[in-house]
Amino acid sequence: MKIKNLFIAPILLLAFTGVVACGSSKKTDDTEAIEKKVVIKAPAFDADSAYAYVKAQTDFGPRVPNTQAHRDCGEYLAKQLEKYGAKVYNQYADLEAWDGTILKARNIIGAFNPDNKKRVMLCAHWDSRPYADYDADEKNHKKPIDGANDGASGVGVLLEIARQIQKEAPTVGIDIIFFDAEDYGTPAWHRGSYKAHDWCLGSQYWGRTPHVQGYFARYGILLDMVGGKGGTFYYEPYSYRTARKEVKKIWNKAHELGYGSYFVKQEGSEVTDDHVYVNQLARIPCVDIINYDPVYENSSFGPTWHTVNDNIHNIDRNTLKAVGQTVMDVIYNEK
Ligand code: AHN
Ligand code: ZN
Repeated sequence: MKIKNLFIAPILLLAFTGVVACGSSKKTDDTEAIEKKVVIKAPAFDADSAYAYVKAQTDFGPRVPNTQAHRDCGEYLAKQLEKYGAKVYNQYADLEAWDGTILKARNIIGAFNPDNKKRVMLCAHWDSRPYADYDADEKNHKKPIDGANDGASGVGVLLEIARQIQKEAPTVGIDIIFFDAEDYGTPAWHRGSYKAHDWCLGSQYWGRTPHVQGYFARYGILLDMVGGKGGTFYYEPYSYRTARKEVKKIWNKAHELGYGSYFVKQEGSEVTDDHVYVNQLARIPCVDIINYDPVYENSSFGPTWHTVNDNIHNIDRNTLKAVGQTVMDVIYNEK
């Protein structure tokens, strides 16, 4: 640059900035203000419908991998996603459990508007635990659980969201992922050596081998135990560290909608759940909306967790509604 231009350049720059600021600032500011203020109201999440989806799953019996109930429920879930217009991917994999058992696992993915580059993923695990190892009665410790809350509730909410998406699609593409083999972790009664990463086998598989090569979403939301009576959802610390913006967005939305008593703006306890593997392996920030019980002494997940009482009778439509509506309002506001 010539020397005289050195003096002109800043003046031009100032003038140019000025022009931009004066000429179009009003319009830009107004548009921005409007864009910021416009809050889209999502369609109404039907809690009765979500409840029926939870019950349909528990009616199969415990969905423990390698059982007929598990296979039948897997078929049912894939069919539902197809019925609501999703492109369905099935990932079948042999996954090794803590005790060496080979689990015939199936991750089920429903992609809505698959060509859209802007995507959000919603996930839950669909298998149920083979052991009620936290049951008050020791005789139940090796019995499988219905997993109405632990598993079926998150899936039930997502099936209802799938039904709503078919009626009226949000702007972004949505992937609903049902992870398998989440809940086959080492039982509390086991004495002896432990294998690391023994939970969340399905999401670990998916994280290493996504259903679409190079799969990416802006963020994910994991639903785990979202239907219990008196359920409450605190900031899960891993999510709060790795997806803080999204955690705040979700909890603020819940408060805006009047679900502040369910979504408590305080930290609960950290959980190794599917969201950890989604974040670590697929590099997608993921928020775990998971029941946190601040008072129950045996587990922070509440009194029915990994007990035979985790059945349909302890599911509350109001909890399903609080979570389902909040998630809907979040995704329908994504541009
Ligand atoms: C652990 O207990 C290590 N993780 C809890 C994840 C879980 C189990 N979610 C439902 N069941
Ligand atoms: Zn569990």
